[in-house]
Amino acid sequence: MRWLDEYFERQTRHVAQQTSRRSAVTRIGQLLAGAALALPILPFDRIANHAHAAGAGKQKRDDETACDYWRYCAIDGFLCTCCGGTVSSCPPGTEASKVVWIGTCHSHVDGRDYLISYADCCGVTSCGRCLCNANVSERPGYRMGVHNDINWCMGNKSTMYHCTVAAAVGIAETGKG
Ligand code: ABN
Repeated sequence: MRWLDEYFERQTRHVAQQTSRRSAVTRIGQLLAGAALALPILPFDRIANHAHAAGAGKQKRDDETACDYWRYCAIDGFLCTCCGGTVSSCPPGTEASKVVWIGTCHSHVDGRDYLISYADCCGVTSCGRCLCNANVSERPGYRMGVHNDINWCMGNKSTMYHCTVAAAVGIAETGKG
């Protein structure tokens, strides 16, 4: 009967090995190792997305019909570039407001700060396209020269507001030299 004892002992040990804590830990380890092989894809994807987003951001800063275009840092209104005009000239049939407001925008192209003159284009009903509102260095109405949230066509013959242009009129002083 000794052979039978040995047989059952072997079988019992085998089952015990298969179900022991150590083998459970081994199995979990194997699962984690397997998952680790599959999951590293995620961080790479995120990095790729960041790079893509940064690229998209840069493209927008160069796109004169996008609110992120660098000269629009203190604009409030419809972009004339979406309304038949250019970044600095009013669409045909409209005229620039007699009064303008100014902003200081940083150019990512040459790294300098530019004085931007914003003017509303007047005489035709609101364009309604590409509404943007950016307020870098913008100030409330008691600082009228740097206030954008007002219809600047009010000084024109026709006070109808159509869209807004942004002309770079100078380089901001650095205060050095
Ligand atoms: N300066 C743009 C604008 C026009 C009308 C109303 C609000 C803002």
